[in-house]
Amino acid sequence: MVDLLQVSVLPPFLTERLAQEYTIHDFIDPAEPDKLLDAVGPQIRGILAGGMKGPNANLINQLENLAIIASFSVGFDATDVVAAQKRGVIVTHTPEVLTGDVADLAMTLILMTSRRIGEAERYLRAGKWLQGRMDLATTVRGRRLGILGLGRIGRAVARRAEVFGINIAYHDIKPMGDLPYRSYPTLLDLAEASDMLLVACEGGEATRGLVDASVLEALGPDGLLINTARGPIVDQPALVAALQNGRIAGAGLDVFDGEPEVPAALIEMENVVLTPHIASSTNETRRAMGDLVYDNLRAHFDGKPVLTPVPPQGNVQS
Ligand code: 8YV
Repeated sequence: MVDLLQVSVLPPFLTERLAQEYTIHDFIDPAEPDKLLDAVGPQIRGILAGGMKGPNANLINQLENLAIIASFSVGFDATDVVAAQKRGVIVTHTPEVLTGDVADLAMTLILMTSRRIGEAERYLRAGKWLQGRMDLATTVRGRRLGILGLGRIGRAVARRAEVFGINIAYHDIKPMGDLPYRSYPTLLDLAEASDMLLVACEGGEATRGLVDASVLEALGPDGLLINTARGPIVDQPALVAALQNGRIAGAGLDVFDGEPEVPAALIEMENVVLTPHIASSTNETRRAMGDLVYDNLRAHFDGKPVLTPVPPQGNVQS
């Protein structure tokens, strides 16, 4: 049987299915990593990774027979893809199958923050309705949504938002001439022209801290920030400060820098909606993601092309 190294927690339905055809070595939190690698390293031909935990260059380069890294995620910022591709190691991810659910959650956060749904729920549960009506919220109709990153997920949110009468604009490293939305040349310009800013771009070094204090300032005192992509894309201390000082109105966040730790300051705020990185967490989508991980590995070890490879990153010469 082919040997795989598992570096991230994965759903049991996937590991149980894989265990029928592969020998899986648990490397999630190894007590003695060097000892384990000395024992099984040369046999390892594949790595099982996740969106928040993947192999670094050091691990990739230690495994001389490594041929494939299959990540149970669309985002691949946790894996050193450049190091893998330099060595000719294939990296696969799980695009498309989770787009709908992630876009649904982004839309939910847009609605929840604008209509103050979290606050409304807490208001009712605390018995405050008996003393009077809650303050008014803001309609989403006619509001301007700026999307940072108009990839698969950004586009899917745009389609949903249009149905709600929201006006769409975006900023992306490449303008999408094929779409009817206005493109802004800089993120700052987009933020200035938006009531709500959705972060939907890739994570990783290139986008770290992109949404900084100046972008939040440009979004303005009535603005809302929504993030379903990766926590570190937003300068989190700057976000907390902007919320505390009223420089933006609120935020809907599914991802955090340093998750699962979430700053206490955010937890205490009424005007933020916080979810524990659940955008793709439905039974249906997680199963589809798992099937894609399985199918990519199967294709590779059957000598066929993988289904969903991560495109070449950086200056890869292999
Ligand atoms: C998962 C994700 O929560 O696909 C991604 O990039 O962040 C999420 O779908 C996570 O990757 C599970 O490992």
